[in-house]
Amino acid sequence: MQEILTNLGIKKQNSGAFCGEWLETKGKEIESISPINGELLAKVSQAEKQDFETVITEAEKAFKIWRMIPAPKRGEIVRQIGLELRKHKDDLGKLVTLEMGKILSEGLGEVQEMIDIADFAVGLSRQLYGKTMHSERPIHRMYEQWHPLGTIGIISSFNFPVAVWAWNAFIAAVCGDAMIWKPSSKTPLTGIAVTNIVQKVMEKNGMPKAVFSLVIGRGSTIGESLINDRRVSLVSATGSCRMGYRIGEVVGKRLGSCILELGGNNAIIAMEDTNMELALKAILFGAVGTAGQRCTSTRRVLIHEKIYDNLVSKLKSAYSTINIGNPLDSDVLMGPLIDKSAVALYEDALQKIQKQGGKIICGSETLSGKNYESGCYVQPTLIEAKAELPIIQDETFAPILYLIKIQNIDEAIEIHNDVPQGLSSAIFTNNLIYAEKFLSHFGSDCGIANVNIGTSGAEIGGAFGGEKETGGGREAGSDAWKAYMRRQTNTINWGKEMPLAQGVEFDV
Ligand code: UN1
Repeated sequence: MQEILTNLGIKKQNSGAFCGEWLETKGKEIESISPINGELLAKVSQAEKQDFETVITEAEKAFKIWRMIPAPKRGEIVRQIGLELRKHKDDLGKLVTLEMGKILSEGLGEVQEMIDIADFAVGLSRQLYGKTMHSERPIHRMYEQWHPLGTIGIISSFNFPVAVWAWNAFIAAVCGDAMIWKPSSKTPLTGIAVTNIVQKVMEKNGMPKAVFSLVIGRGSTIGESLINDRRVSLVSATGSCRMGYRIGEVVGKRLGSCILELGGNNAIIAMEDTNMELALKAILFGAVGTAGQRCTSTRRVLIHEKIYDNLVSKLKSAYSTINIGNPLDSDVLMGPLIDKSAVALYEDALQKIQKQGGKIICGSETLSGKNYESGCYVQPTLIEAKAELPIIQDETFAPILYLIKIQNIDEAIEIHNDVPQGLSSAIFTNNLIYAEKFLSHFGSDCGIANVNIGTSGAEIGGAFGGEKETGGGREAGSDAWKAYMRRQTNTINWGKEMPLAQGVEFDV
């Protein structure tokens, strides 16, 4: 463990703010404790309000330089960052696992997601296209161009401590923005490690290092400073709906922009012709992967009555074989939850479920004893549920899966959409009509809708995000970059007359 920390530049005691150099932060210390075994990884002194002021001032200065570097040159820097990430993939993936508790294959996958978005951003740096239009006025030209936006804030969550930052950061970087990253206080060390990797590249290239700034601190001080500050043009935040409502209100009030990627309540519809083998794999990865702590985790399976008993019994036997334990062991499929408060939420949800009439099919225990001393390990749980149970409306960030019987596609779609969130969704069927219906405007109301693959594990190439209480933001691929730039429409008169649009006459 110590070797990994040393390789990534993590000390016993770390600063909680970077803006070209590490500041001497003096805020209350936080301890990064591994949920695997309760071991202290390292400490961080949190940033305070005055540190935030220093960071934003430096980020603003960096932006003024960075925006003048041609976009393909900015892409070249991101290319080098991608190469560094490849070199550090093993250590960083392990640190993600140590600090967050996801299994190593997923920890490494998260770093791969960073590398993928770096590659995407490099190409994008030569493709920040605007349109040209034909002017209605003679001898005039019209076009639009995209300019860097400014300094942006990135608030990330513990469950994807590095990948989601990269989706935002690498796109924002080629777009010419400077950024201030506020990682979750539950996973500060991965933030520090990534900042160390990126800074080396910036320094080697003589680039302003505060382009990639970092603040680690409390939501009530640093988070509030970040969202309230008019110098922060865009706040891109991943986290709970509660947090999103606060950010939306504050940033909206000052007419800033937001990209919100909040809760999900993702469902898989399994129709009567479901390929059981595929569905089983997708449901297991979606519901048990990352211990149910992805915003894309599968929370509900809506199963056609004709295959209900068969699929439930297959799921039950698959659940009984899941190896829960140290996520660094290659035969383990499910590690711990992030901390004991997450376990308390899991336990609380299970109590509510039973009170409301849901039936536990398997799981539901918090594990204790040898190998589970940290108190963060729980069993993945299957619940037989009716669509009406109030708890089904909530996202419980834990491996609890509701199984609901449906009779036909229309009923399935209705139940599917009858939740406040709208992130990811999937249908299993080989029936063209079912699939098309699900993907149509009659169908899934989510930002992501899949056929014969699960709800989680999206690739970076598409725009990622969702509707309704999920917040409406889009990050990563496709044209999500546009949110990180400002659009300017330009009209140029290259003639000797001054005609007005819409045929208006205004001659003196
Ligand atoms: C998240 O949980 O916030 O689609 C992001 C997925 C991952 C990203 C999840 N690529 O599951």
